[in-house]
Amino acid sequence: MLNDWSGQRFPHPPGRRPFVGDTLGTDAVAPLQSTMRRGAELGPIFELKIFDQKFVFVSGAELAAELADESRFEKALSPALVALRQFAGAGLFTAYNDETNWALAHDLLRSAFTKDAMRRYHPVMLAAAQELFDTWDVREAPVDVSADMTRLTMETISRTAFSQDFGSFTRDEPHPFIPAMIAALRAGQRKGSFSGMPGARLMSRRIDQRNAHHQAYIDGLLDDVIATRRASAASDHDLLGIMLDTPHPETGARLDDLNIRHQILTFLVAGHETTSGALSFALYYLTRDPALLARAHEEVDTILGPDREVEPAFEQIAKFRFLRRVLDEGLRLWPTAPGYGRSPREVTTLSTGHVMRPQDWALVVLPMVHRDPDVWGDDAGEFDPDRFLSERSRGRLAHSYKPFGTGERSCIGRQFAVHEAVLVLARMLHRYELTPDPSYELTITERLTLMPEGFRLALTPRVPSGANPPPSGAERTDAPSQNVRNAPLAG
Ligand code: MNH
Repeated sequence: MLNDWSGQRFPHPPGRRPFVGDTLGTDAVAPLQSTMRRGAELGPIFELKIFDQKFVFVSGAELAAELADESRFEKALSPALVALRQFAGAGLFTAYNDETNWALAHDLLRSAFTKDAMRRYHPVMLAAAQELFDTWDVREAPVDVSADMTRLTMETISRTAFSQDFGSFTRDEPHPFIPAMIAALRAGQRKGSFSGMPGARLMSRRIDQRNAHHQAYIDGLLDDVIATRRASAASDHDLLGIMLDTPHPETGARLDDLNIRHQILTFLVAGHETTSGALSFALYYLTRDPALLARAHEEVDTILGPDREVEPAFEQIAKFRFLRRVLDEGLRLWPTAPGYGRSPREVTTLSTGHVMRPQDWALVVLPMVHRDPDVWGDDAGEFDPDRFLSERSRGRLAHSYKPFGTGERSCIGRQFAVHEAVLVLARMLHRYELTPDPSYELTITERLTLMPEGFRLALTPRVPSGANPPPSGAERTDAPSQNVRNAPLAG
């Protein structure tokens, strides 16, 4: 993992010290945001030395596009992903390129992300969203957007991929799996950030000891899920069913139980926080700008009509062009998986003149690439969904927008995430007036992913345009009992 680049030097922020290197200026709680600040003036490639560990960052769009050339470069596992392997093993996200489990799982699981598969997930996604709305409709206080979007995306991925219901909307406390998972992830992340420090091994062992009971709980629960499914006659056509029942069409190879457990963890982790962050950023930018919000309302009312209870059909999701641009633009400014590693397949010389060997890696810093003024203009920091209109995208440097990663190892769940996010945005905007606290200023927490922190919205029932104003509850006689959903919201 030590990344010495044959001793070549790169620009680095001022104030480097012997031994600790650039560690002191790095915000341990928000390392990405501090890297963005410190790298702002350093050009398209720069470095930070954290104790012994050299990190080389790519922030220029042109250079990021060069690294996207799959004939010269491939995915590299950053120290954070190496640490995550402790938890997610050779799951798709954390497998090395040449690990046989990667190709096998990739080939098998592709069939879980086809258009036909999305059609099967669509009603499950709608039902999970409706359950969240049911909790909102009987609630008075504003909702914490990131927290509720996370409950929703977690429930959606676990139901679609493994037919497991975590009961996220009916419990007061989250299912114990969720805090255990967060604790295990945090343990891995802390180990990753210590990796270059003196005493790292000792600290790692302490962290492992403290985390052992979380890990044991998670392993036991998932092994139960696998065993239960094996024992049942059901052949559910979800990810778990595919992994258990399907041999590779050409080689006949199957995933072993340990790898299946690692894939479940991978999908639970990769399949929810990123989407929930993307939804939360989209909602943040939409609700702070009345003109954008009006355009979103017009779109949902045109497509869904006057009845706020109506659910979009599968084919309608692709019609929400404006909402899609809002989502894309949110992921431009705040790509919720904010970077990825690249290494060359063979020794190569970059356009900057640096020589890069297969054991060297660079991290592409997506929020910086996505704001490179050479590609995105001097207003690159502004939220403008119309950047993604086709007439304005035409001619833009290829590979300058990569929120879902690049090449063979890019996101397998991209269509899933986009479908889910557009569906949820459409229903929320159609169904509720969303009112932010005008004094809120965007603060971003960093775990593995980025997420707005402390962002709340007050929700009141919305009357879509063209609808008759709702009769007051007392006068309704047509469908009183089933409609808990129509209970008026206070506040
Ligand atoms: Mn997803 C890989 C971003 C939603 C499952 N994902 C990646 C990568 C990025 C990424 C970036 C590449 C990382 C790397 O090169 O090291 N993913 C996202 C974003 C969203 C997202 C921004 C939502 C928005 N991802 C999802 C969803 C799922 C998922 C939803 C599952 C249903 N992602 C994966 C898996 C991989 C991945 C699995 C690893 C693919 C591989 O290496 O073969």
